[in-house]
Amino acid sequence: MTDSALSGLIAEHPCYDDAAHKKFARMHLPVAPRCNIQCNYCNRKYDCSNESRPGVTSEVLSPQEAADKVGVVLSKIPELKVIGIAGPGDPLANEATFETIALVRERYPQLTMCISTNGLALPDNAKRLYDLGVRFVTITMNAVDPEVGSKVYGHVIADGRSISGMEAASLLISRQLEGLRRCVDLGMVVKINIVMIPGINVDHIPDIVRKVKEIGAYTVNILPLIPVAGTKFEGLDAPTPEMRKHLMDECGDLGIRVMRHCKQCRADAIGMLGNDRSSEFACGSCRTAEARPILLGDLRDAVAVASDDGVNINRGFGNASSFYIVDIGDGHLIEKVDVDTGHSVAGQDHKSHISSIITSLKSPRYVAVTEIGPYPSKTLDGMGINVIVTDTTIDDVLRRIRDGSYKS
Ligand code: CLF
Ligand code: SF4
Repeated sequence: MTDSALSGLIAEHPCYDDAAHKKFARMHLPVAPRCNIQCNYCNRKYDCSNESRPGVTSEVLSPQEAADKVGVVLSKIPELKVIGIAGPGDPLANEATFETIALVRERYPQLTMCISTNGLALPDNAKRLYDLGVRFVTITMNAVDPEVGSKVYGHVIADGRSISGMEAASLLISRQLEGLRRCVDLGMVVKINIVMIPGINVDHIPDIVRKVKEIGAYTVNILPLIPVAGTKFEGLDAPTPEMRKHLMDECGDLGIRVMRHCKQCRADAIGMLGNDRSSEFACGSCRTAEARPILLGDLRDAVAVASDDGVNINRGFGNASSFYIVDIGDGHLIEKVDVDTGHSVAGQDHKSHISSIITSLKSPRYVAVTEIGPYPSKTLDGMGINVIVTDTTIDDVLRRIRDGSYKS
């Protein structure tokens, strides 16, 4: 690829070019659930904090499903230019990543492929990515000093064994730097994401920037820590916007581009940065095959009841106009979810409607309805959500759940 062709791609990449993010869209394909390291800010039951805000990704797709979905999105979002793979684990720890890139490149050669990785497996895969047509790589690097790195990473899995402490950090950092070198030598455009972690690496970040600039990184992106429940860093404070701006200005003075419009998007984000449309394209709306959503978060201790009056279970799953989400422990109403009922009862529109109901219920342990069709029943079952078919009262259902009458 010539330099001018590469410049053309950069000008249309919403993350690499400041002006492009107002004109062009990106789509993430969540095909990579496994990870080969443990960052102390990441709860893997949720999402990859490298590139996403914490929360469940609504589904993990197979390579075939991902490629099919690209076609659907492309037909509705003509501004789509970039296809990214950014989790929910590490793309290079999942063979599905490579299968997906190959499939998408074959069907849609006009789209730009982009990868975001922790870098552990990058030296071994840089050439493979290049040969598959990938030209944009992001490496998340939170330290170049193993002592700092040992505070950021819990463990690293390499050569079939799990290592920790300084040994793990040293190995990860050396692989990240070597991966960066190889990508630069191949002519790829590399962005370095750095998570700004107060009390851990803030003062060290200019050293990271100096080092990656020297090797040839194109830009750096300094993301604020999002303290996620259940992680080692859950008790840390996120940096303030002022602290972050000050650090970005300082790093900009080192002579490298600093990305300032990152939205810390989900691993399944779709659309323009800052306007996520992924829910419009949730599972059933894109697939001809049956939906296979995989929940990465915990089910909450609640029952979602299809009810018109908040007292009786009196509606079926597909025709309910509202669901009452009730806490199983103390019976209090957590929220009432109103459902748009103006949908057809069959076909793709129906599947899309069912998927949007399921998403809006936010993973209760039970769903209680008067009736339910095979499609939503199977989908909920696949997500580990128990379905209760009954026409009793909400209080009665709660009592029976608590006394174990309904087995999982
Ligand atoms: Fe996705 Fe990342 Fe590619 Fe962009 S996101 S893999 S480089 S196409 Fe962009 Fe989102 Fe920030 Fe990432 S706004 S989190 S920097
Ligand atoms: Fe989590 Fe991503 Fe770190 Fe893996 S690389 S532990 S998925 S933040």
